Amino acid sequence: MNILTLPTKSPILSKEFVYGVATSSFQIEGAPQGRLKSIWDTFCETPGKIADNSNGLIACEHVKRWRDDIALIDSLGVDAYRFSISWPRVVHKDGSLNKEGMQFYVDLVDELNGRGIKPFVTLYHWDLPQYLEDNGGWLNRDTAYHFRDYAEMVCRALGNKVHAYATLNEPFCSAYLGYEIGVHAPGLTGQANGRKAAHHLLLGHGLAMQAMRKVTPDSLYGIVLNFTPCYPESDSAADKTATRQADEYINQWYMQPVMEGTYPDVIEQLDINNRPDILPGDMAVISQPLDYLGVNFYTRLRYRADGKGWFDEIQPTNVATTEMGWEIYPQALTELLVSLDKRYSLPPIYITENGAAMDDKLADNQVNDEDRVKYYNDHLNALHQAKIQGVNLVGYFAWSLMDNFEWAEGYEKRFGIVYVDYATQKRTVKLSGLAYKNLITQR
Ligand code: IFM
Repeated sequence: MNILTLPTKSPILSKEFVYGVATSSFQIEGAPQGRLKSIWDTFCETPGKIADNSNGLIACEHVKRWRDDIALIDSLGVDAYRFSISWPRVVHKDGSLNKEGMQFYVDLVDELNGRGIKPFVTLYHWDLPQYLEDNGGWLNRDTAYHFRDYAEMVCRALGNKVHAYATLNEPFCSAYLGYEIGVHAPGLTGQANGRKAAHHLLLGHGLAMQAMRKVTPDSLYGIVLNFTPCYPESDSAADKTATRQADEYINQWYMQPVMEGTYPDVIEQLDINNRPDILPGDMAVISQPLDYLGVNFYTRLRYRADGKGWFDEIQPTNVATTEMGWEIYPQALTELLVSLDKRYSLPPIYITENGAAMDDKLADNQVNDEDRVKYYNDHLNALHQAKIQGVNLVGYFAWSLMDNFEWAEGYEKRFGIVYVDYATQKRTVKLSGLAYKNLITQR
């Protein structure tokens, strides 16, 4: 498949629908000498944590090549660029502003606006300054307040030149992968740690929302949550209950507090010592009104009852998967959005990430990633379905602009619509990038 096709007159082909590409700081920037150490630098130094033993020291050399990268983004014809600020690049250890580090983002935002590309800025895409982790990181309630101060400082520097700010990217990953099962930085384990980190992240979100809105009321403010819709293995009551528990534990744990100011019922099933300390007023802070919700979607998961009152995740077998081993199941995207829309009173929705790691081959200066084109095609059509069923979808971002550091997978998994040759740093627009450009520019 080499083109993206949607029904003619699809509402997601309107000029108002925002199309963009997304990246994050640690995954592309490199240039660690200009910033403090982050928890991901430390994690990469820990033997056995990253599949190819790599790190973010060079990555895509974006700090050096950013002007060319923005020209590349512009050449794709997109309306918006979603990127994140590296917290350790813009602060000193005492929490004060690192002016030089901040200037990098001021210039970036100016360049984007100069080209008519809307900047979507994420404040936290996982690269916590290591000095804060040394004080307990997200297990320490104070980190939520440090996050608020940092977010406010960024707002003062970038102001309303930013179209939309997001506080956190995927707090599930920071809390669960980083503090509960230890496959991401900082590599801690234990349910009590995971739940505590999640609560402090959400608190930080709410505090930052309040502070930022005061500084620059004209930008849009939201949060980016990842959703992995949960499906039961069978129609048995036990599997359905287990699936609901899983959904509450991995998805609604973040959505429900933000939207409704409560944790899902599954919290009652946790050992009392594993529940977070919720202080009076926390839930009201967490449930600040949102201007938009960012939804990241890649796959679904299936569950069964484990026979001990909890859920068991089923590894996908005999189904189409991406190189990450994630099942390709686009209809879950429609079903997710429609079910969220039924359940919550939603603000406008941006799909802030969607994409696939595929086995790309560069030959004759081309990457014919037809499998990725099909992935995008099927997911955009799934979005079309959600939109015509009434979901207030307003935009879509491809993950990712270019191949980059895929966390614990290192550089072995490629998500870009632009290929990066890490030896030369040459960028080559893949077939999927050309198809995406074609779809966007023909509107
Ligand atoms: O690369 C990540 C990104 O940083 C967060 N969302 C999922 C992507 C693919 O794993």
